[in-house]
Amino acid sequence: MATPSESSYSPSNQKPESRDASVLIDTVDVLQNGSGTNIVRRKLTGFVGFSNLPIQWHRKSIQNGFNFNVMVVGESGLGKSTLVSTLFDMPLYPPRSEKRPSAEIPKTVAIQSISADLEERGVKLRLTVVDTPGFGDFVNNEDAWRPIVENIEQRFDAFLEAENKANRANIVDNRIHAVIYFIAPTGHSLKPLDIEVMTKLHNKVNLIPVIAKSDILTDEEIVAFKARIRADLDYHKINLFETPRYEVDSDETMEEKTAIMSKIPFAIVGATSEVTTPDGRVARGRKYPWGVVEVDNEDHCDFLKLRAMLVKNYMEELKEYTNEILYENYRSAKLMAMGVSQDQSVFKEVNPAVKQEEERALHQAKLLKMEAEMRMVFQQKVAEKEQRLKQSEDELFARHREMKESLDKQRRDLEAKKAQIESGRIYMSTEEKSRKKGFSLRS
Ligand SMILES: Nc1nc2c(ncn2[C@@H]2O[C@H](COP(=O)(O)OP(=O)(O)O)[C@@H](O)[C@H]2O)c(=O)[nH]1
Ligand SMILES: [Mg+2]
Repeated sequence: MATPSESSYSPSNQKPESRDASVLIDTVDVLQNGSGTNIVRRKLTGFVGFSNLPIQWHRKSIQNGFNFNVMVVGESGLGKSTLVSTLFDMPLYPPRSEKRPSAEIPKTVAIQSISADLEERGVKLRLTVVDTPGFGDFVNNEDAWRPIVENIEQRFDAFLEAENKANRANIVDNRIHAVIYFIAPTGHSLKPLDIEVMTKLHNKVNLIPVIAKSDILTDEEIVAFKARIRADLDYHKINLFETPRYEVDSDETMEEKTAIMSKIPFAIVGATSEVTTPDGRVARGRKYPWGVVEVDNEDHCDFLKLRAMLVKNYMEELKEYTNEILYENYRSAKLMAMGVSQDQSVFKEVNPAVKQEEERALHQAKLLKMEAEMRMVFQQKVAEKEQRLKQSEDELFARHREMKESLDKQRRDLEAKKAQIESGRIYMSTEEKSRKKGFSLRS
């Protein structure tokens, strides 16, 4: 089989001979990548089998099913529940129960999550919609963003914890993959609350802003409103989710991506019921005395563009961006805060010769250090010995001096005694003489 090694490559002007009948090499290019490694680029005209990879991937994905978690944020009554039901074409929420005027109104933003298992042409999707009822409904909405951000972070934390467990086989991804932010169709500009919340959210989630209930605005109003919203978002440096661009994208795909991005914030209309259009068609939409607004009509609203971004074309990219960028940033910031920092050297590419040289230098340095230490210990010991010798020498001198002094003293004493004795003897002899004289006188 052809392997991308240097020995098996032939220059592109020569037709190489195939060693395997089923593998025909059409063109051969040798590229040099940044690290100096040669990469052989070949197009095979025969069949090896790896072109089946997308099919294998497809089969596996179908087997495992998909999951997608979307959060909707916006004031009550902007059509959040209606839009979710419109997007996934089914009533996700039970009909609203009439509330008695005396019914207690919750005082904070509640977080509600509803999951549904959907199936379309054999593809299974577990959809979870996280709703934020109560958002923006209070006199003081100062901390309205807090429970929302906390919920998003709790989901990241749960994932991080699951990843750190010994058994990571069945991690359920409950992270929020996209937030649809509903902007009230005022026609003016973003409210301070919108800016505050989006600022808190944009680095943690894929943010997709929409103009709610856009059927109440005229086309010109929508164009002007969108321009103002985009300017506000730019000014406050709020990042929105962008459709990624790939080298392999066809011109058509590129155009589609540009078209989707040009419509942000999407002006949307939600409707779950069907109406009859003036030309007799039946379509999902809203009927007014002056006509019909169709949900699935590009001329009436941007619903289809939102669906393309969120569901039809870029759901996987939303999940990928959540995992690889948003979660990764959160995770590393969290671990850094806990004092676990990354040892970058672990990821260095290793050149064996350089590595060997590094190790040799390290060994050499270690030897020198040991030698220096040993010399120091030796010198210390010598100094100690010298000190001890000097001390005993001093002691000997002292003893010698002491002995000499005591001998001198003894000698002096003896001499004194001797002198004394001698003087005593002189005295005695004169006395003896005189005594002898006396006897002679008496006799
Ligand atoms: N005009 C208009 N009304 C809508 C639209 N979407 C929903 N509504 C209506 O707005 C009301 C509140 O909708 P709901 O989905 O419950 O809003 P939520 O509180 O944000 O979940 C309902 O009466 C809907 O029929 C829309 O796009 N245009
Ligand atoms: Mg609702």
